[in-house]
Amino acid sequence: MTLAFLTGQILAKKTFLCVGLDPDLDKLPKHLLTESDPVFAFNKTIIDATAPYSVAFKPNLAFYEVLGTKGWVSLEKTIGYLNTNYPNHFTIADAKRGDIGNTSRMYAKTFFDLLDFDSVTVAPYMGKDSVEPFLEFEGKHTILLALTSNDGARDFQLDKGDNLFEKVIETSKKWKNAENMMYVVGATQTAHLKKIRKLIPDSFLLIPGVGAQGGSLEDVCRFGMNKNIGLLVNSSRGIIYQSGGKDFAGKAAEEAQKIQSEMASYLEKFCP
Ligand code: OMP
Repeated sequence: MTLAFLTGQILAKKTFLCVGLDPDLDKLPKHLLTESDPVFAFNKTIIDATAPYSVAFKPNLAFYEVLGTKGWVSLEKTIGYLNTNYPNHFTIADAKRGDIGNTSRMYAKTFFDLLDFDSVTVAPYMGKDSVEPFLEFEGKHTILLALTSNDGARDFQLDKGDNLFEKVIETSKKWKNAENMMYVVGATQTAHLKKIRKLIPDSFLLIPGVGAQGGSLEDVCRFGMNKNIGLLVNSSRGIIYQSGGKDFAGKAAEEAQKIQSEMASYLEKFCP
């Protein structure tokens, strides 16, 4: 999917919500546990319920890999279901990969060719030759971790005076096919968004950390929105676990709709 198409979807649906598909067997509604594939049954219902209010879905690989082969099958079924039934939704494999070049190429082929995701999250720590294999894929997007939402971001990314995240952004802009790059910036890091927008005014940002992690959607929009909107804001637990009962889909839809209507008002208020 092109980012121009994604922007068109955002403007048409007045939402830039990404629903995080992080299914945890301990948190799934009990009545689903008797299904042959509880994870897929849960995802399918959440996808159908929240698709009208969102433009993207982001399965995080950890929640599938922890289940071994069964989890991989649930992931394959989930991306297959999305690509068949919701081809206008942007898909993100949240895998946080990155390795020496020939290994990264295998990761890229897994997520872009085999599973046909639109994008994958990638860690920048190993540098240029670990990221460029992902950037080679036309029409696919590499979402580089820039400034993450967690407390540990202070350990390396936010070192006083010499912020590593700024260096990551500056350097990565020079890599081959950098136009296929997007960046992760946590919603808990809005104090740095202005500076980030100076470095990458036109890039799309994936912003996790609203909902369960407490980031401010309003501040994300105030400091992060650009003329193409340029934002995908993810919430996982805050949407998918609104209820642990039989009404889980309705409750997830209600929450997604609430976020969508806030987003619609921020689009009016902050879109330059
Ligand atoms: P909730 O806190 O439940 O909304 O989930 C956030 C999701 O975004 C999880 O899948 C995280 O792994 C992911 N995430 C972060 O929370 N912080 C980051 O800095 C980066 C990510 C990510 O790359 O998506």
